[in-house]
Formats: sequence, C-alpha cells, structure tokens
Amino acid sequence: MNIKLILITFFVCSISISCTKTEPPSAFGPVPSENQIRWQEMEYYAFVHFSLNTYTDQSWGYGNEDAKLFNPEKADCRQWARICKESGMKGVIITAKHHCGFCLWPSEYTEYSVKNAPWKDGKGDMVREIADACKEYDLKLGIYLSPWDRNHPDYGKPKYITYFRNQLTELLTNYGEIFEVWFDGANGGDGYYGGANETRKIDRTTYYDWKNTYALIRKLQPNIVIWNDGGDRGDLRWVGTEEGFVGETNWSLLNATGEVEWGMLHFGLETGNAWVPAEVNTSIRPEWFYHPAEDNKVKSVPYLMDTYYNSIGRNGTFLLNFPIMPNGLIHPSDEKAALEMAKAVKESLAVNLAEKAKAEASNVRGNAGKFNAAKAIDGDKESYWATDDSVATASLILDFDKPTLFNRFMVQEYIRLGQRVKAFTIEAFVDGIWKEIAKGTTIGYKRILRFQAVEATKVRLNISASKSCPVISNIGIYSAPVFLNAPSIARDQSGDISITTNDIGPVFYYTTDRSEPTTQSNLYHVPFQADGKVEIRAIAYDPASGKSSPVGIGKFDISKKAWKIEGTTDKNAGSIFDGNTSTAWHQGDKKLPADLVVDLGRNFNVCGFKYLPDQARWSSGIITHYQFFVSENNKDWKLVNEGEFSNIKNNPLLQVKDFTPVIARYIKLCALRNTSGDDMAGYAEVDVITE
Ligand code: FUL
Repeated sequence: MNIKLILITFFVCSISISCTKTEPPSAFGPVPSENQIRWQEMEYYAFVHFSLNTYTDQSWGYGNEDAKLFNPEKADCRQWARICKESGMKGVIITAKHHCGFCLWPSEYTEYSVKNAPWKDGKGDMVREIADACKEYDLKLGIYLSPWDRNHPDYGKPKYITYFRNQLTELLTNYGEIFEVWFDGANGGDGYYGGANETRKIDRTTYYDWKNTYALIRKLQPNIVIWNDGGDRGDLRWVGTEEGFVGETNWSLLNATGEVEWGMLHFGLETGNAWVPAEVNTSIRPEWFYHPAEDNKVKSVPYLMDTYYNSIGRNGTFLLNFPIMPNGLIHPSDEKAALEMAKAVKESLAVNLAEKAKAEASNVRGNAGKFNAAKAIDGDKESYWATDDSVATASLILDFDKPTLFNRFMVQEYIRLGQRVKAFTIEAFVDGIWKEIAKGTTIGYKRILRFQAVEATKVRLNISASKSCPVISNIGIYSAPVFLNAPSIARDQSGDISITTNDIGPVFYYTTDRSEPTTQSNLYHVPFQADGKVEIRAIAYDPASGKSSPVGIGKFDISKKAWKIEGTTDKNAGSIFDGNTSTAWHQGDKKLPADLVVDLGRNFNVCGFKYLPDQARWSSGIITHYQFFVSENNKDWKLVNEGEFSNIKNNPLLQVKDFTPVIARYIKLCALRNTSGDDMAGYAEVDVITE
C-alpha cells in the first residue's frame, strides 16, 4: 500500500468514525404519537355544520324539532368536498349529530334521523354521501357526535351511554377510515328528552365513562385522534375560544390528568407530561349553523389570513367551518372567501427565499454534516439542524448574498424529539448592522412570524432559551403581499367617529352618504362628529402597493349623548356606550336577576336592542337568559322581549333582538342567568334600535 492510499484510508475511516459517533439527540419530554403527527401535518381541514338547526335558524335545537324539516333538495356533498379540496384543506368533519339529537345517518338506534325526513324519501344517508365524496376528492373524514342529546329520552341516565356507544360504533364501522372524532363540550341542561321537557344535569367527569368509550374508539379506528375539551384527555385540545386563535406561546403539552384551566387551553403547559396539541376551530361566518342574516357577515380574506397565522402559524391546526344552507349546499360567498384565502396563502408563501441562502450555525452537533445548518433549509422534513447536548442557546445565519425583501419568517421544530424552544429572536443584517425584527417564545410543529417588510442581506435566528438542545427541521422566509382588513368604525357617546385597522401604515377614506368610498372620498385624519342616525363607509388604503381593503361599514342609531344609566355612580358604567368593544362594565354588586336601566333622555319608537357581552379574554358576566322591558316613566314597565342568547358562551357575539315597535324613554335589560352561574352581569356595549 503506498503512502497516499494509507492516508486516504485513514481519512475516510476517521470521517466515518466521527459520523457514527454523532448520535441524534434523545427525545426530550413527551412526544407525539404517529396519529398526532399525521393529524398535525394535515394543518388545515373543514367542519360542516348541518342539522335541523339549518331549517329553524337556531344555534342549538331543543330536541323537539320536526325531522320532516330536513329536506335539502340540492344536497351535494361533492360540492362541499370540491370546495374543501380547492381551499387546500385535507379533510372534513361532519356534524353527524348535534345537540338536538337528529342524526344525519339512518341510525338503527333512533327514529330521530334522516330515516324520517322527506329527503330522498327517508332513504338518504348524509354521512355516506360525504364519506364517498371525501374518497373521490382524496380528503379524510372526521365525525362530530354530540355527547349531549336533547332529544333522547334516556339522556342523563346510564342507558344513554349504551346508545351513545352504539351510535359511535355505527359511525366508526360503516364509513371507512375516520381521522378525527369530535366530542363537543356543551353538556346537560334543558331539553325535550322524549317529551319530558325538563332540565337534566350530568357530571361531566363521570357520566360518559370516557376511558371505556376511548378504548372502543381506538379498537374500531386505530389511526384516529380524539378531540375532547373536558378533563378527560383526548389526543387534541380545544384552545378555549371559537374566535380563531391560540396563544402566541403554545406548548403542545398538558398534564395527562387533572383540570385544564382556560389559560392552559390557550397556551398549553410548559411542564405538561402528555402531548396534547391545539386545534383552532372557528366558523367562516360568526355562527356555526347557517343563518340567512349572516350572508353579509362572511369573514374577509384578510381576516381569514389573520386566523391562518394565529392558528397554523402558532403551532396549531386550523379547523374552518362551513355552515350548510337549507338546500344542502355551501353558500357561494363562503366558497369565494375560502378559495380566495387559499390563493392568498399560496401567494404569501409562494417562494421560500431561505432555500437559496447559505446556512451557517453557531454550533453543529458533533460537527457532523447530517446535523448542520443546511439541514434546516433542505426541504426534507425528516432532516434537521441540531446542536450538541450541552448547547441550548444557538444561532443560525442565512446569507442571501444580496439585499432581499421579506416580511415572514417560518420555523419548525422536529417534534418527534419533543417540543423544546422557549424563546427566540429574528434579526436582519441591514447596512452592516444586525437589527431585531421579530421575536417569539415557543415554536413547535410550525411558527410563522409576521413583521413589516425589511430588505437585508442576511437573517439570523437566535434561539435564546430552549429546554434542551434545539432541533430545527425547517426554515422558510417569504415576501408576502400586504393584505388589508376592512376598517373598524366606532362611535363614542359624544358622537365622535373613529376609524381603525390592525394593519401597519394604511390611510383611510370614508363617506357619510352610503356611497362607496374611494381614494377621492374624505381622507380620515382624526375622529370626527357624526351624531344621530348615520352610516359611515370606509376603506383602508396601502400607498406602497396601491391596494384598498374591503369596505368597512359602521351603522349608528340615535344619539347617545343624553343617555344615563339609572342607579349607579360608577364612572366606568359609561363604557357600555363608548363604542369601544374592548371595554366593559360589570354589575357585580347585584344578585341575579340584575336590572340595567337606561334613560334615553326622551321618548323614541324603540323596536329592538343590541347586547355585546364582555369581549375580554377572561370575560365574566356573560348573560345567557334575559328579559327586556320598556317604560315611558321609569315606573310602569312593559315586557317586550325575553329568551336566551344561544351559544353566547363559546361565541360571545353581538346579540340583536327585534320586537314590535313601542314608545319608550326608559329601557330595562334584566339579566336572569349568566354563563358562569354566578351573580355577575357584564356589558361591553348596549344599544337600541329605533324606527
Ligand atoms: C360548540 C357548539 O355548542 C356549537 O354549536 C358548535 O357545534 C361548536 C363547534 O361547538 O361548543
């Protein structure tokens, strides 16, 4: 062997020895199951809400609605599946049974189903139709089966659990592979219950015997993930809101047992001992079921994009609901919004500028090629950049070699080895100086940060705190088009109108005569007076791109200048008329039922009222049951409206109630019950509708 050969052999051997010596990092803390990984990688999928509520304009059916109402003459699950597919979604979860108990499949165990509906002469099976459509469009199928059943006579008794499990068995046996099963948390209360018409309370912690129900589910569908928002830990967790966001800090961890407080739903639990990732569920309109009154309330593309970044971009999945219309189709406006959003996502993340950059890291595990910085930009989800075990803070520089404009930074951890990163910053190298442009806490499966566009030659990811050595599988850098939200228009009690948006940098143009605003309309500088009945329309305009937002509309009724709340001297009380939806006032000093009496200053022809509950994240005093009275003299009161604000707990939207016009100077909103069962009554805004 000549000397050259000896040297080469020695060199090759030493490389292979050093390679084989560098072991991958060990897993840190809880790790996801294969089912959870498969689910997380789906990222985006649909809910469809369809039931008797669709025909009664309700959010929650009582359980006594006539099955004969169900007659979707144009029902076409292929339309739903096509829209989902074209929207970039990977699956569909159908409300096989909502709280009213009506079944969209011909269950053998009840007569309250499509069997007794005129649709297809009682021979239809909506679950079968969506299962077939999913197959055709290569989508996965999920099942929503409400544990609470307001129709069933046995609800609340042990016998009902057998019924519930029989139905689960039908659904998980007869429709092919099911990727997710969804158990709504709303549970127990008043209902029809086979004619009993009473209130039935159950103990959520014991009644459903989830342990055995889960065992049955896993036996029937080994690849499934279970969603459950109660104390019984399923595979996924609710995020504590239906508004479409999860915490910026979002650990995919909780403890395997014990209570889950709201904050934990939102942020996960850093020290949790079980992998329970977040699913962000929200509707494309305010409500879950179809209500014609919401046809003009379909969420805008900028709004949906915001939800995208606040769900998928924050280590969650995005479950977007389509309410099905009574004819059995998705409304064209909902379709349009979903498809346009898909286009926006595509355009925003079209070119990954990181792919062409040169990557260099402050530390590479064992100096081994298989863990170097380039592995974070090689497009392979199974490869990753990792540091030595002793190194928990590290940085990675991406060098573009020329000034490059970008406004999005995406980063992913290799979650098979656990979730590790606790804090990080992003810096841009501009004019020879490193400048911090964004920062975050957790990363997890995926994190996307948005910031004002910056032109830089290099970008640096600094991991400033991590539970163990960081393991980064993917980085993306993008230049996304600016999307503008329709401006919000508010009026305070003095009659001042203000126009705002969440975007950085746009200017506003507005009209007061209901004409469409353009860049030729009034330019907004500061709040202006427009008291009394008026409609303001406004756009946000981005001078850099020449783009305008959709039109924002603010409709205002009579002036509130003279309005007074009776019987309080609390200075904060006025916040219920201030037009600011994020301020609220609470009557904590009263016992429920609690009255809110407002003097409108003089007589008006009143024909309705509006109530916006406290919008705070930790809101309280959300009224569920109410009575509304009017008076001309603050003595003789007339009851003009009463009832419940359905689903207000999970979706604390503006509640609008109409009644026959009546002359009134005083109004009285009487809070009978609230969502938390205490004596608090809270109000973000209260308003009247006049003729
Ligand atoms: C909630 C339910 O009460 C709503 O009606 C809807 O089904 C939503 C997805 O979950 O808790």
